[in-house]
Amino acid sequence: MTRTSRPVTLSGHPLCTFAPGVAAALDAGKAVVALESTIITHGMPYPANVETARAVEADVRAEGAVPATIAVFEGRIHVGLTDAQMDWLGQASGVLKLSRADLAHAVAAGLPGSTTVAATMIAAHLAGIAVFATGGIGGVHRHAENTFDISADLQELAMTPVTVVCAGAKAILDLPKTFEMLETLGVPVIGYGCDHLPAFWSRDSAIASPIRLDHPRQIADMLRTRQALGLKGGALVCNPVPAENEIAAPDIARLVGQALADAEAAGVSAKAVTPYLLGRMLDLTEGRSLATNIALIRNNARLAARLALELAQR
Ligand code: PSU
Ligand code: MN
Repeated sequence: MTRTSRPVTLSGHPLCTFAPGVAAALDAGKAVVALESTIITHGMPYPANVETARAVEADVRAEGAVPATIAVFEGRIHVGLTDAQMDWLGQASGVLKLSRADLAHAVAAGLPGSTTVAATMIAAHLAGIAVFATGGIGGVHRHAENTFDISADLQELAMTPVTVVCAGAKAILDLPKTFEMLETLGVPVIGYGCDHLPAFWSRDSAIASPIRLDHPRQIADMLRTRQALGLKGGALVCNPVPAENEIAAPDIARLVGQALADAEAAGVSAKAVTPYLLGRMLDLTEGRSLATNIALIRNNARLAARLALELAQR
């Protein structure tokens, strides 16, 4: 049933280039997990970014699924990257951070770009990939009532039928407003094995999980039922970071306050806000936030692979 969202041309969208292993897996109806590339270009420093991107792909493979990291090069959306492309992305400067608004521009102009959650969902759907693992989604920024800064990731979840596995929304955001907005947009938000939604670096946001499910099979059943009901759009699975890797919520709250004050003092706005805040958190935690970020995305990749396998079974 998940295959109905696939384009008729098997792994053959005219603007997509598929890595050979990804094309073969899609044509055979095997489990594939999409992965984003903004985390490589704007989310982590080199060389941890490239090492993590490779580790995440290996985690997906170890579970028995095929990873497909997505980015834009030379006028095409690449679904599955070569080693050379991954290395280049990890060190290049000036790579565009692409969302729904600018994906087509980068492709048309032949500019290199990394894909955010929103753009990766669009590309995954074009490619016929139903499951996507990331670290944390974008959301409603604090003081959005003044700045109107709300990530396009939320709108994309409402529109595009891809299930995103994350560790919650980043704690630099206004989490209650972010989850209110997802509810308004009709996006199912699943706490995986947790009564409270996770908050990226920490396991507990104190916000109740709208839906709690404890096994990938239950998530797959819910997704199939949703499709049978004709409900459009994506879903969000929130998977808490492993306990041994979490940074306690009070520590995070203090440091986020500092990072936000620094962003305001530096006059950072628009697309630069999320990368700036993540960079400040890295400094303020003296690298601990990076270790946590790596642990949580690998944890999400494993769960996404298990979900993709469940979905591929029928
Ligand atoms: N999570 C991370 N690092 C990141 C991001 C998320 O740990 O770099 C990226 C994702 O690509 C997400 C984007 O889609 O930040 C959100 O940016 P914005 O708030 O500008 O929409
Ligand atoms: Mn924004």
